[in-house]
Amino acid sequence: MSRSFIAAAAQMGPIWRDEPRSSAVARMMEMMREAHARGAELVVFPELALTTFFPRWLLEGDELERWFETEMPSAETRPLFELSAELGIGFHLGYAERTPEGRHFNTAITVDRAGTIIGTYRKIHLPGHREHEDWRPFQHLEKRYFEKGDLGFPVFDGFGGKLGMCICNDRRWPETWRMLGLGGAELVLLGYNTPLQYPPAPEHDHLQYFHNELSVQAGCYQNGLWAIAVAKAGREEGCDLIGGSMIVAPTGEILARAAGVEDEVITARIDLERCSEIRRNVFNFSQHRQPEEYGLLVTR
Ligand code: ING
Repeated sequence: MSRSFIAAAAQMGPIWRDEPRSSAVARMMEMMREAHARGAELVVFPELALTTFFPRWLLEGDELERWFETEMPSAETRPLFELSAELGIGFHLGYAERTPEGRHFNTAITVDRAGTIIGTYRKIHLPGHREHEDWRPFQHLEKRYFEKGDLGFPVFDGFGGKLGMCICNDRRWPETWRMLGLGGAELVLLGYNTPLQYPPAPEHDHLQYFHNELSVQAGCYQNGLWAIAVAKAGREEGCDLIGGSMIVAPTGEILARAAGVEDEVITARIDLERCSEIRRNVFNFSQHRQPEEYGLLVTR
């Protein structure tokens, strides 16, 4: 039996510092319509998709709080939820969350084809630094602005299978993918904002696209699952962000890849049954995995 459907990645170009959320939402709605026109039942948007990547600046007070959503859906995002239900296409959205208790997370949700939130994830691997560092051409203050996610790596039902999520830097850590694989995920949805320049190691700048693909392809193959990885791309407020959005099969094959660094929809047919080609064989966890040998993996 095939559990197959068409899925889309909706890569976004830059979002300007003074670009209202309604503008980003309008761009996402246009891409949601395009994805639907191509037969997609799910469309994935990037990390922090409603605003510019504000952790590149040292901000305080209202200048910082203005970037966070205090409700979801909010007035600005409700049109996206309504279009989702109208067209019968689910979506994944990354945004900055401020909880009623005043806690701050880098968050992502998955919404089903009826426009209902079926999964929430809060970013666990927060890259960058806490204090302003003068030597950097731009800051990366996620450790200052966000708490570590407190929801673990949830796996939830959706689109005929088991879904999981991660966010940006999470994709570089094999533990992320193994936790989702052990949780039974068959499809992982993720967004990213990845600068072309990595100031601590400029000699790696030319490898950013390679490391993006390496991380996601390895995660898929080594856990026998699909992934849809979606960039916020282009020169955003003077900072070059990579594109390279892609849809990757459990074999590690890239079935679709974005070509540019602007708003761009790519699609591929996802067959969740194909996970078993890997999960029943080379990465059959119950037959081959040796957890009693891996104690170091969960120590400091
Ligand atoms: N961005 C980057 C990412 O992990 C980074 C930060 C870039 C870390 C390059 C290491 C190397 O893709 C976010 N938002 O995590």
